[in-house]
Amino acid sequence: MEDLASQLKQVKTVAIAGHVKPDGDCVGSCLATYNYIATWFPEIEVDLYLEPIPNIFKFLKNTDKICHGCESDKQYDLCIVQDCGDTGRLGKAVKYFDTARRTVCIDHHISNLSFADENYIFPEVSSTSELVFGLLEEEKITKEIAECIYVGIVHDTGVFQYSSTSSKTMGVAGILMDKGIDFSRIVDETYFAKTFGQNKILGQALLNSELYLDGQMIATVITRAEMDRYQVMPRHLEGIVSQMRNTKGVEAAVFLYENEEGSWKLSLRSNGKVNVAEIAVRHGGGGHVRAAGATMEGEAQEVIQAVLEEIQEQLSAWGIC
Ligand SMILES: [Mn+2]
Repeated sequence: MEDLASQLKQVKTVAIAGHVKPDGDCVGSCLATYNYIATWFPEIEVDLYLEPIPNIFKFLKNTDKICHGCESDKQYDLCIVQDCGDTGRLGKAVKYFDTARRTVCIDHHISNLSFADENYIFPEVSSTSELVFGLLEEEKITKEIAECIYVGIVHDTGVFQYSSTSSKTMGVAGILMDKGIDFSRIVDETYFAKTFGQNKILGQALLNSELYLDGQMIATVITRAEMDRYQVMPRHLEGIVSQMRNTKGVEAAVFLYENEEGSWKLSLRSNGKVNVAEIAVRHGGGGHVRAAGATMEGEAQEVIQAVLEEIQEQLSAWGIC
């Protein structure tokens, strides 16, 4: 696939869909494609299907046009799925993929098995948004389209920090800046901004934290009562475990918070030596080598002790514990 325009020839109707619980890259990349088609191919009927999106992304153009329900049984000439590693993650929008005359997938998940008719999959690339950039003619990237792509890249690279960030990524970001986007505001308001309650609970989590294994493991617990006190929901606890992982000398960070049912949601981060995916999988969860999670039952201290033993076992293989 050389560009998106070549995929749109003789096409009258297009459906775009991304993964469930859409994040910055999913929202940004899907809206970039939507706005590109809506702006430059007005004769094409285009619909974007996504679950409700976080409020921070609502400044992007045409977020009010996103279809959250999938009531119609419309059959599309083309269905483009983005930032989605398998059809199971499309949620209700999967029916548009299943019934479309032709399908295209644009993605960077390593687990993607090329399930569409046409696949544009590059696992080493920072984000689906960076891939979408490569499929559009540069002169047709308006300021509004540039904002969408920039949001996606910023969120999937942790603001150009993760190892998936390449010199190419930075080059793309530079071109987007030249389109006149307010790049510092986008980063501040969609990535770093936290509510007062979110900052308070981050502070509480850090105050509650303890070091174990000669300072190589850090762990903390947030109870339901604490979440109620600061009026935060589980989704507001994002970022706490990464902050813990930044502690000097720490190899692994363990964050527990209480679910409604009284069980514990376990969040794990590693600085490289510990494979936290292995630990999470053993407890019925999953994730990546450096970032993983699971749900566990029992007393908080029992959960921490169980995880501690597994981290210790891995560190001893390195001869440092
Ligand atoms: Mn992504």
